[in-house]
Amino acid sequence: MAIRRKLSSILQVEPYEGPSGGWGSVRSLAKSLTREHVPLRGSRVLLSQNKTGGFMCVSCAWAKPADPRVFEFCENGAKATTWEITHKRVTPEFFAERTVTELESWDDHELEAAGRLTHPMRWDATIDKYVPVSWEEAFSEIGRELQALQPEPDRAVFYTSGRASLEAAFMYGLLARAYGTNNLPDSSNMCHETSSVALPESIGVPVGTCTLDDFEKTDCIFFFGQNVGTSSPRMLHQLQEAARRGVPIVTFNPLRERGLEQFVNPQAPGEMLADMPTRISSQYHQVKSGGDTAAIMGIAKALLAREARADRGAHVIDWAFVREHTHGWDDFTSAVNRCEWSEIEQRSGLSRDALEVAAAVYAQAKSAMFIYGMGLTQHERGVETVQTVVDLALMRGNIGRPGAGICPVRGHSNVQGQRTVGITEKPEMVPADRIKELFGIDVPKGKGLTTVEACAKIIDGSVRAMILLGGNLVRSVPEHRLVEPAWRKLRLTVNILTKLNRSALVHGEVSYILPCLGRIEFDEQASGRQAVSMEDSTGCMHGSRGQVPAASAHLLSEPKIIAELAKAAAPGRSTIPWDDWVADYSRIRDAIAATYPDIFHDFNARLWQPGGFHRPLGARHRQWKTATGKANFIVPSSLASDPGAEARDQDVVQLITLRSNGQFNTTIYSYDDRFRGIYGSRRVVLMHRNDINRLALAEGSMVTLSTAVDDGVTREVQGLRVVAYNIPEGCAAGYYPECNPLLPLWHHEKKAKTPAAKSIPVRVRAEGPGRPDARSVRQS
Ligand SMILES: Nc1nc2c(c(=O)[nH]1)N[C@H]1C(S)=C(S)[C@@H](COP(=O)(O)OP(=O)(O)OC[C@H]3O[C@@H](n4cnc5c(=O)[nH]c(N)nc54)[C@H](O)[C@@H]3O)O[C@H]1N2
Ligand SMILES: Nc1nc2c(c(=O)[nH]1)N[C@H]1C(S)=C(S)[C@@H](COP(=O)(O)OP(=O)(O)OC[C@H]3O[C@@H](n4cnc5c(=O)[nH]c(N)nc54)[C@H](O)[C@@H]3O)O[C@H]1N2
Ligand SMILES: [Mo]
Repeated sequence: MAIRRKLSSILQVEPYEGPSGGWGSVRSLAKSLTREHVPLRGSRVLLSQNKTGGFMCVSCAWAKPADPRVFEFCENGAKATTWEITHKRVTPEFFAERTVTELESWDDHELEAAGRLTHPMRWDATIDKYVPVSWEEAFSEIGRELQALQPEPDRAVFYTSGRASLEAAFMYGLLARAYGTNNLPDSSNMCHETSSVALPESIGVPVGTCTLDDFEKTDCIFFFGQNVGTSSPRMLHQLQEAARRGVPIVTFNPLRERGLEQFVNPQAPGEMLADMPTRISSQYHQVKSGGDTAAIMGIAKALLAREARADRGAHVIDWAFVREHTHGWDDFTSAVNRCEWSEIEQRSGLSRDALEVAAAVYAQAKSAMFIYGMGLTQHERGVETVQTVVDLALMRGNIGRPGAGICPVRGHSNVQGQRTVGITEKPEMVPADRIKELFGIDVPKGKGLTTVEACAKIIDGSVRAMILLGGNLVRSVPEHRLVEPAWRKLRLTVNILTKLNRSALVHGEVSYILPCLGRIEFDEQASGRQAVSMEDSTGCMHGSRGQVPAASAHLLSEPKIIAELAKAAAPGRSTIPWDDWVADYSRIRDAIAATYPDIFHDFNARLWQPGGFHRPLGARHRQWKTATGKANFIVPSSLASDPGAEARDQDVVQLITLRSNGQFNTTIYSYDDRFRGIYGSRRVVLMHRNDINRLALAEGSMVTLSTAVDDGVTREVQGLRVVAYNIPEGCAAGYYPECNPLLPLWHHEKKAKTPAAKSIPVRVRAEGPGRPDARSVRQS
């Protein structure tokens, strides 16, 4: 039996020994329905979640099956739904009672928990309050401000969080380009941009190659750095089915995440009553943060050793595939042979024996899938790590056949789709000729800014306007202590949001909150009720219809807001009939189909196909659109995923920033993280007992973390409680976004610029007694 440890007046710790899913999940769902006051309506709406003709979940991007379960949603998807259809409201009266400075003392949870925004608002400097404004006035002033930046349109940045639909994202890209800039950073820039850079070089596609069918046919699953029980719980159904078929699941993660250990399907009555969990991972390797490249090279080394011992006819390497389909084998195997086991063990924190056992399972599997998440992408050399995973797949021909492939698990529900329809800072990624011909827009030639680059230009003062289509960038980006004060010096900030967040409070001289409809709401336009669409993690497109009345009569849809901004900010700069598009979204889909016919031909006709329709991907059929015309083995330049940030000094630990089970990115549903057994506070740092002792700390000590780099900037987070945790020595973990002030802006993936949020070198220092605990960061 686990013992509950009380570490402060608010923080309690009790190792969670239950499975993911199960009764814990049912109880947690019941709680969130009650909290948002949506018991009955909420549960009816939930039945249409992720179903053809229903709405696509606003939480994660995991695939939606053609033959859905009765409840095709998970605990966290249900939380996201109830959070959006809550009965709580943030009205003009709410803002009249509070100055913005006052609201700044609220934490992330309190701000969003206040409810849905109801009216467009403008900040009034004389009283430091947001006051109501008409939509017409808002659009015309924002238009004037943006036009005033001409002829230097690159001083404006158009950010998208990955939730906007294909229709909204497509229009937003056209708006920015008609205005004159490729400054279209998005949440991918902090997330799977690493995959978008790595995979095209390796296999000629920017996205994963797996579909749901592959789970039914696979013989082995490798799982790196993704917390399935929290971040994409619906995938547990596929993993459970595979595990029951005896498919080995080989997991690499510094933390023993519950969802990767055990699962009880909360929708299977028999399983619930018997309380019989399915074991998910058959091998669990607690790799050190940033140790995956070393671990994979170790497995590759063990495979080559097996091949050398193999009898004729019992080859471990798929020679036919390697010869016909790949390039770079000799260089790759020489690099593998050069790796020393001692270095592999030291970098990965795993033993040679353990890696040989992983290789043995792989060598016996006919088909293997490789699934991964932020644990691989958010490192300095994440691109190389992802490419090394692909190398491992290529050794045994595991791309382009059933049951095999690469499966990056995407984050936001349409983050992958936004890229597909033109949200990118790279002009070469969009069909400029077609955009000119169809819409009369000259796609600017210059490269736009990524999220990290946009922050740098906000800090140096050259960016003057930030338009956010969703998201909470002030919280989700690195380097809060430099970004926040610089953000306040912007001329214009526009937040298109459903809920109040800190990005609307840290504002520019001219600042607007434009409240929009959520995806779960009816979207009424001139031709009737509209639907939208999105692309899931497996490259599959789905339609989505609203299910409940709008939170307020004053909300506009994202397409409508974007159209009005385009008319006000870039008048006469395109031939797009913006109003016609808004009147009937099927016209936007026709325009998407005309722009990207290979992917979206007959878009409207195919929109409601059960299970959606897949985009064509060459790599699925072993057609390689790479520079060599083959799938490329690529040699990593280092065995460390973070060579620059490795802890060199005994006092330094590598901090991993994590999501809890009670949050969706910067949206904090609660202060509890059930699966990690942490209750009441997010202000914690998880450490190995030996590190706690070595650094002369104790469990429950209040500590300050400071970043161990020497660049003249002080980066600190104070008031965290030490929690003893099962994590490799030398690593520590804390929550995102509370720990983001510790992440230097320049500490990012070298090629992709994804912030290296999974390995921040930090020092841990005990604070004197006497300071009271706070639940979340009183944001400084
Ligand atoms: N409920 C919920 N669902 C979400 C989100 C959410 O916040 N809440 N966010 C959405 C978004 S935008 C995204 S991108 C995804 C994120 O989903 P995930 O990819 O699961 O992201 P994280 O939770 O940040 O961390 C992933 C895992 O990586 C492990 N890890 C850390 N460092 C390393 C390492 O060096 N190597 C290895 N092998 N593992 C490592 C951590 O222990 C953790 O289990 O989820 C999406 N879904
Ligand atoms: N240290 C650290 N930092 C990280 C990460 C990490 O693991 N560690 N993860 C990174 C990752 S993977 C990501 S994706 C980013 C996420 O970064 P962001 O893009 O900033 O995303 P969210 O926090 O999901 O944005 C939440 C806000 O979106 C608004 N919103 C919700 N629904 C809608 C809608 O339908 N329309 C509109 N217009 N607005 C809506 C709400 O007002 C809400 O406050 O953070 C990154 N930052
Ligand atoms: Mo993400």
